[in-house]
Amino acid sequence: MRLRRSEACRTFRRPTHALIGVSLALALGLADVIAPVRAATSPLTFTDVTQKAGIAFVHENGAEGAHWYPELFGGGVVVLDVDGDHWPDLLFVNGKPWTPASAHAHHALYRNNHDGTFSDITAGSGFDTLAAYALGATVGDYDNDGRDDVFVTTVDGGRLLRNTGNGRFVDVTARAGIAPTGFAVSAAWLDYDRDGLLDLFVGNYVQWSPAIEAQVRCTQDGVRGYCGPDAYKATAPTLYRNLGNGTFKDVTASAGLSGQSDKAMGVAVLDYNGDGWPDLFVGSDRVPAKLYRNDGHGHFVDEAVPAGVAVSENGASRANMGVDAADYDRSGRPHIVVGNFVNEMLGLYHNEDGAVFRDVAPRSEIARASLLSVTWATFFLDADLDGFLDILAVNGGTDESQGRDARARMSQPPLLLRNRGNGLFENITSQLGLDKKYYKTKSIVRNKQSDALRLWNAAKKLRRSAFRTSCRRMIFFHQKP
Ligand SMILES: [Ca+2]
Ligand SMILES: [Ca+2]
Ligand SMILES: [Ca+2]
Ligand SMILES: [Ca+2]
Repeated sequence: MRLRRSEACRTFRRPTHALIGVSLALALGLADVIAPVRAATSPLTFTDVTQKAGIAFVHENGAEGAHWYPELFGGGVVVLDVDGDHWPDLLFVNGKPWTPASAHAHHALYRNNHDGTFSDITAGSGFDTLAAYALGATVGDYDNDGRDDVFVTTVDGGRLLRNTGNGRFVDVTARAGIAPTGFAVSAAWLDYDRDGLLDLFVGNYVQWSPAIEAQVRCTQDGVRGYCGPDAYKATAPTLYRNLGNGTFKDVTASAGLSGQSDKAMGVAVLDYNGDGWPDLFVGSDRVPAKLYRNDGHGHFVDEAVPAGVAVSENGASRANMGVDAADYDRSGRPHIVVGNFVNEMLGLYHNEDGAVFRDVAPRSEIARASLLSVTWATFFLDADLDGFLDILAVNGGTDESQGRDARARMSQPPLLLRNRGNGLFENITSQLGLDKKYYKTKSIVRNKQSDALRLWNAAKKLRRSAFRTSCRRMIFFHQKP
């Protein structure tokens, strides 16, 4: 029996809310855009401010005992500016009961009150009537009207919601020509053809449907459980070109992507070869990862094998569950961090020369720190504001990880790895001061536990802050100034 969860779908637009107050920026993890104000050696402490902030989101996975695979994949959270006031707001997307098909999904949209608290503005926003079983979301202003729009990944492909102002969103999926049908976990907006219009890449996960689910059955010691990725077939991503008139064209085939075989858990946009054309790294679950080089002529070519990012240094296809890309060493080149399964370690692919990467994790503190971790989300952030990007990895075990290694734990703390500025990282997790009670899950029933652990992964976009759930309660950590 194998329990799996996914990193929540991510937003790839970097925060640009320049007018945000410093205290709130700290709370919402927008440290990337703020000048260093803290000595590198200052201790870091996070405090649970969930209730104080007014966040009461509860995730539902719809589990009814049949062990449908998507039940193991969490909802996502994205930061967006709903109302154009330059203060970051929050959108949580949710699962829902499988039956009836029309069952309501309790997504949640929170408006920033400018005082450290949020108000639930879901009612009437358009997300209150979005019935889709969602897994994540990505934010982009696809129509260049200055308002953040949202693509939500769902078990049946996804939905495009256009921001019409005043906190309202309209489902324009069909009208826009978006017709995805796959089990989508991660997606990204990027302007791959550099025409000034955001295009949409949907990294589909596996071939899944209720009918397919009925054909697989996974057990361990005779006990029915969830299947893992190996039980389902890989699939190709979908690329939509923005035509500029509110509609999109499916260009997957012409871009050379239709024949690809991915199990996309995470997607990162980066220009790894510095030619000005945005490329894509797609973390795939137990199939080789892909590095899609944008040739500047509308095609993507997988360079993952020659670039050294397809598999681990010993040739294994790792879990690749969470991915991010950033220039952590000020070399001018983006590097890639990848979250993996127990005994697989984090991958930190250092971009050597714009063509070849070298995984520098195995011979570093990163390897020792992450060896027993099952990492669902990982990303770069400057936690200590010293100007060098650090790494946060969000972890949680599974039945399989416990079975693989007796030292592994079901409940795992996150890892915070501080960039020492010389290319090396140190594990400073113990300095976080996070209450250990959040890692105890013995009293949580299995399905609920799955929910709780995966929601922790949803913290991806809230740089420098973190979420975790306990019995499905969302916990919002705020770093003490
Ligand atoms: Ca817009
Ligand atoms: Ca474009
Ligand atoms: Ca490029
Ligand atoms: Ca730092």
